[in-house]
Amino acid sequence: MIHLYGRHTSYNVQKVLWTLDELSVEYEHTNLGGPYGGLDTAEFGLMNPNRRVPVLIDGDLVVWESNAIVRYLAAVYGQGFLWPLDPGERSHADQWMEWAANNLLPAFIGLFWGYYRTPEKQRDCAANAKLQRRCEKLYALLDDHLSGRAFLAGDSLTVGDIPAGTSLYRYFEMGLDVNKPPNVMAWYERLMERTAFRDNVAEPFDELFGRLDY
Ligand SMILES: N[C@@H](CCC(=O)N[C@@H](CS)C(=O)NCC(=O)O)C(=O)O
Repeated sequence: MIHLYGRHTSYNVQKVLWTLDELSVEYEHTNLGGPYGGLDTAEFGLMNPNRRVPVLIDGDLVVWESNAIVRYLAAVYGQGFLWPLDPGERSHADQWMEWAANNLLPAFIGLFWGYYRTPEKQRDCAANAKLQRRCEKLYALLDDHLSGRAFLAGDSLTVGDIPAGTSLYRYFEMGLDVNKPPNVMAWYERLMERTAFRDNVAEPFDELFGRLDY
């Protein structure tokens, strides 16, 4: 039995929950981290010396780093679906995972923490405005790429959609007046049609408002 550790409110855990449900894999889930605690135990340190979630156990295998977990699950349980069989097609899915990790995420997470998770009086408005401009440029790049495409790596959902797709709900719902590029919004609507996305990603997150501790 697969076991996932990590609080459901974590962006990185949500990527894995979404992936598991897309793949209809059976799993057990334990909320850890944030108000649930449990990351400072000796037992957890043996699973992940970084003391961060998510962590996935599949039999004897222990994996941490959310994108590594998403790739593992797709490779084992999603061949020809989330994990394209053709290496060239797969490289495009992979490319968007890397792009999200290295470009979109630093800007999006920076803005989410700088605006949404920081109490109003402590916010650095200039820094947040800069991060918002950076996000808008990156979502505009996604918008160009999505012209004539249903998903980031082609006509169907792949691992390439998971990291960037997981940002959409919080980005558009955190209360900022951000640009809404049409192709990105159409992609977001397509993701919203998926039960696995709605159940795990499109989840109210107001408990995180103005809360700087995990
Ligand atoms: N690069 C790591 C980041 C892991 C990470 O920073 N996780 C955060 C939650 S998003 C965490 O464990 N924070 C401590 C906590 O929630 O208590 C990944 O993608 O898995």
